[in-house]
Amino acid sequence: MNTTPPERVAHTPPGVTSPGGATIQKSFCRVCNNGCPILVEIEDGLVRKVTGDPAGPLHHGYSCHRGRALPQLMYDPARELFSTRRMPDGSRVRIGVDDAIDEIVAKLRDVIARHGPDSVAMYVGTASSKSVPLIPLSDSFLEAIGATRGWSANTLDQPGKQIAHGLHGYWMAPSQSFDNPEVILWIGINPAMTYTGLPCGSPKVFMRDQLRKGTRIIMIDPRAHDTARRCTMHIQPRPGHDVAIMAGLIRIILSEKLHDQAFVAENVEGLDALRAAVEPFTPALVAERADIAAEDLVKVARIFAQAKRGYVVAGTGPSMGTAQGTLFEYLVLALDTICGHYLRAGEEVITPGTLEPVPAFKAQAHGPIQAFGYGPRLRFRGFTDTLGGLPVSAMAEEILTPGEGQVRALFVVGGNPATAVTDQLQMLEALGSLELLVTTDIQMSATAKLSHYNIAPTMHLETAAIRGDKPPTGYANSYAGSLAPFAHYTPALVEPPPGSDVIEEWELYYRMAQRMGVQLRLNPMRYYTTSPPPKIRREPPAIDMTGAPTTDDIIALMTARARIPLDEVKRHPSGALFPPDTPVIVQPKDAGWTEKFDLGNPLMMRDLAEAFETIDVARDLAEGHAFRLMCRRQHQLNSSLQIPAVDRGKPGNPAYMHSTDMARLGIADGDLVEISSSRSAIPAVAMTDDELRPGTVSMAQCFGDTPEFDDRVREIGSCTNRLLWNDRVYERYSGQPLMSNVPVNVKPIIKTGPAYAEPV
Ligand SMILES: Nc1nc2c(c(=O)[nH]1)N[C@H]1C(S)=C(S)[C@@H](COP(=O)(O)OP(=O)(O)OC[C@H]3O[C@@H](n4cnc5c(=O)[nH]c(N)nc54)[C@H](O)[C@@H]3O)O[C@H]1N2
Ligand SMILES: Nc1nc2c(c(=O)[nH]1)N[C@H]1C(S)=C(S)[C@@H](COP(=O)(O)OP(=O)(O)OC[C@H]3O[C@@H](n4cnc5c(=O)[nH]c(N)nc54)[C@H](O)[C@@H]3O)O[C@H]1N2
Ligand code: SF4
Ligand SMILES: [Mo]
Repeated sequence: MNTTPPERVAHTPPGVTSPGGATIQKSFCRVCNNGCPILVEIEDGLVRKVTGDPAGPLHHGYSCHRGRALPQLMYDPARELFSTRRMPDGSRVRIGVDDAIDEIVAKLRDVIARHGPDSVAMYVGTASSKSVPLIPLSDSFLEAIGATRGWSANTLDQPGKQIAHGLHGYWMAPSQSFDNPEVILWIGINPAMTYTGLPCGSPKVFMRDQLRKGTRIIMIDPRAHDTARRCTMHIQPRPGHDVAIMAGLIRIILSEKLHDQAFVAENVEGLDALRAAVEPFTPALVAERADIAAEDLVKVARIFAQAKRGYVVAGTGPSMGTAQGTLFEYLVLALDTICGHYLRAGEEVITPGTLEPVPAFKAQAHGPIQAFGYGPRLRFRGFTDTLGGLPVSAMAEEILTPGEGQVRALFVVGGNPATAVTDQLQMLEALGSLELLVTTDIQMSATAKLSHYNIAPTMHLETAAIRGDKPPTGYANSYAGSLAPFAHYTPALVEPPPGSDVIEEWELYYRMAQRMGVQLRLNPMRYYTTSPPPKIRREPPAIDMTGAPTTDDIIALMTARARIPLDEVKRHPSGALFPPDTPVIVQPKDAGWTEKFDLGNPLMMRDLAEAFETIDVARDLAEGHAFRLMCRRQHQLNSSLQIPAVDRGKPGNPAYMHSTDMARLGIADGDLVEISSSRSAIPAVAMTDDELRPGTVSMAQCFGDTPEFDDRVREIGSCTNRLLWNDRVYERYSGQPLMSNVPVNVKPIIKTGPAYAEPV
């Protein structure tokens, strides 16, 4: 085995004057989905400084401190610059990337020979979005070798959005969404922190402009966070009662006949069933359960339904806090639908898409499609594939449980299941038991440390990328998008650090496929279904397996049918708007078209009746637990960006609590506490947050590491997934476990040891 990495030939990328003189080049930030255009100062082939690009057509120079921390992120001392292999004693040695791939392929062949191709599986996480060709090619690799289980983090996020959309049906033109709303209803979401629920650009500017023109912005969130405080109205319910809140809003609107009756009559089926199912959710009942004022609920319903245009969108809070994400999101869609929040015939589509051909937008409903119950059948809890993906909460059991279907080899694509997936202890046992675990991580994450091979990848400005607007018809009505048709391409601006041995992540799958003699194609993104799916699925284009395609070659293939040709996009280094020559107008309904939205899906009506009976979804885990642990997000992005330039002197994920609870427990800011659930316990650093309701603890996810690092809690935080069960309270379609609103106890801990010693 040759463990010496091959030498890299350094060359100066085009346009960079080197050495000595710094140049400024343009790109866009890929840290989060906001995609801010940036100016990148490059000196000696290294990124020195990043700032917002004032010429960015939608962001107008906006950037956040995370994007501006790209130099620190790319050249972090902890960045992996070489692939490594785990030795039997747990230590790691460097290995040249080609040798690593040879060894991985040999082991993969052996696993397949002994256990069949379906003993190989994949897990895709959030960092997969940093490389444009990655998901299409890794997914194609999995399919090409005959494996069926491609998991992603999506079933721990808001999988109910896609599943509910399938049950509800799709408008064949965009929803009104961000195009001139008069009302916005946000539920369990923090747009100014997470850049979701509003169009890309500056969240503050969007909110300011909306408020100036009179848009009512309503927030329903148990926490009075920054975004909530800037809204026209904020309702602060107990966590976990979002199904009742949505049902209550729909009931008020229907009973007061505030809905768009003409639209509903023409496009909706099942309204009577829905009306009957929401009937028990009176304002008084909802108010009591969610601990809000009944008048406020009525007020929200009236404001929402009386506006002519608008949107409702939820974040992760309700899906995680109810473990009824599909039902909840079905009611979210129903609310938009009864209010007729869709573009009609004759209206202009302001974002018809730039990187795909423009579909024929029609003012008609595409009826429901199969939303689950197909594809591979998991061995646990009756799970199948769904429009939101394969339930990842059963991944550990599929690895651990012997018998046909046992997973023996796992590829992790831009994710960190060891801290991100629910029930950490079970996941650690599973990952540790694999015959082959391959990661491609920029750092030794909790998962990468367990891997047999970690392939060091290129990062951010070292790779070419493209982004553009899509018509808002997919995932949810109004989760992400833009206010104008834009596209932005960036070449790779710098080479990886001198002396490093890294590859683009997709190359791992390409090179494995070459060695195994299988053909790759540009698979569509099955994890993030946009819909309705085309009636005829075109065979995805084949990748040239003989040469060595570049990222640019694959981007060219991916954009071959784009409305705006790639060469044209490339001519605008700050990105640009590409309005169509003639406005794209929604066409009238096809003659004889009979499909309708379904608001009375029998399973959803049954689930709603169950939700009425249940009262508190977390009750089975609640006995003896006085608090509810809620999800929240910080500036770090899940387990990424946990670096000083981003945390600015406040590392980790404090356990935020209301001051009355802190006082009652005799805890001060910076004290160590133990958070315990019926599953397990973690240490945490307590911090006051009077934005919260008393009785709740609010903590961010994907911090910390495996239990043996708990004494470093002040530096690295702790992993809330250790407190969660996979198989106690969970969503029946996606398997999403209860991840917020989780019953826990809090008690002060007095421990010795260096990291436990002093408050921060
Ligand atoms: N308890 C609890 N659990 C949760 C959540 C919660 O709120 N509460 N949230 C859920 C949600 S919404 C999600 S999306 C998932 C996230 O689940 P994952 O996607 O599995 O977790 P991340 O922490 O985002 O993992 C990203 C990994 O990619 C690495 N990385 C960062 N940048 C790059 C890069 O440029 N290239 C490569 N190759 N790797 C990179 C990081 O080091 C990290 O190890 O977690 C879910 N889990
Ligand atoms: N800065 C930053 N941005 C990110 C990320 C990040 O880690 N950091 N992660 C990215 C990812 S992967 C995702 S999925 C998105 C998520 O984006 P968001 O969904 O906006 O994420 P959060 O900020 O956690 O917001 C969830 C909100 O739900 C509330 N909540 C908790 N439980 C309940 C409940 O039971 N009911 C209701 N109604 N509300 C509840 C919480 O108080 C919180 O304000 O953000 C993305 N953007
Ligand atoms: S908001 Fe911040 S992290 Fe997200 S793309 Fe813009 S600069 Fe990057
Ligand atoms: Mo997410």
